[in-house]
Amino acid sequence: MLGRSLSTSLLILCLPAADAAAQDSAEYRFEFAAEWSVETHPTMFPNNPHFSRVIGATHTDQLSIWAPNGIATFGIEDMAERGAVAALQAEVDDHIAAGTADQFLSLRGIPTSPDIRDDAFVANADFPLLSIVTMIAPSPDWFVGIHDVDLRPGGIWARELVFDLYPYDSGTDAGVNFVGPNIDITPHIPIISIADQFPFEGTGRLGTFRITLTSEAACSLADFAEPYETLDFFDVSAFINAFVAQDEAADLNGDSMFDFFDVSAFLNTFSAGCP
Ligand SMILES: [Ca+2]
Ligand SMILES: [Ca+2]
Ligand SMILES: [Ca+2]
Repeated sequence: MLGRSLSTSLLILCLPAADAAAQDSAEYRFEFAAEWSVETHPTMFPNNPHFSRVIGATHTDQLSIWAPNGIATFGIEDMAERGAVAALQAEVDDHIAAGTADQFLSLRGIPTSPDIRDDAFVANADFPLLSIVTMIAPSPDWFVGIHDVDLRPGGIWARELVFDLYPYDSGTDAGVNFVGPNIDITPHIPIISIADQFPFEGTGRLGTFRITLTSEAACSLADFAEPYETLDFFDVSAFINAFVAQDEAADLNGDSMFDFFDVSAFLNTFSAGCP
């Protein structure tokens, strides 16, 4: 008995705690590759083709920034019609105050399409969903974007995500050509995909978003400790420490109890190795 408690104490003293802090946030590279050109989209192709700043938020599942069939907020309208940033930023600031968003993101757009731009952002585990948009410019109210992308599926930071970008109409302007006068729609009608509508019918994607993990992060729920992406003695020790301390991280089956089932889940996940 003395030996067991002594060895447990030694483990706690000698080993770093399960490095939860390193898992609470993750750094991502954001690559926007715009392919939209007169070659890919010849119909009525405009002068000065570009994409506005890529704006949005990391947030919880209690918040929707935008979604197909949803109604555009004023911030989405102002982004889609003018490439404006401030209105959506103000909305996200309200969501931050309400606890449903973590940060407003403003990433590099494309001054002249086609082109590629790199940027970066940090995501936090409590706000794992990503929604970002950018105006197809010039256009009446058209944009590309992604919504509610889970950067941390199953509690593990995603390594790389790639999205093909197709056009959406924000339902806030009735124009059907890239250039022309404003034809406001109030109240807004639902956001729809216009990938198969004039002037996009028969064409492919306008580009891609590529989101790549650049910080060290666990490869699986058994990868408790550095070195990450390696499963070894340090992970076993860190799991034991977390289990003894009844740290939430050791509740691998998520039932708020610390028992054989968590140990079994750890051993199974550990045995499976890094994917
Ligand atoms: Ca429209
Ligand atoms: Ca490890
Ligand atoms: Ca449990």
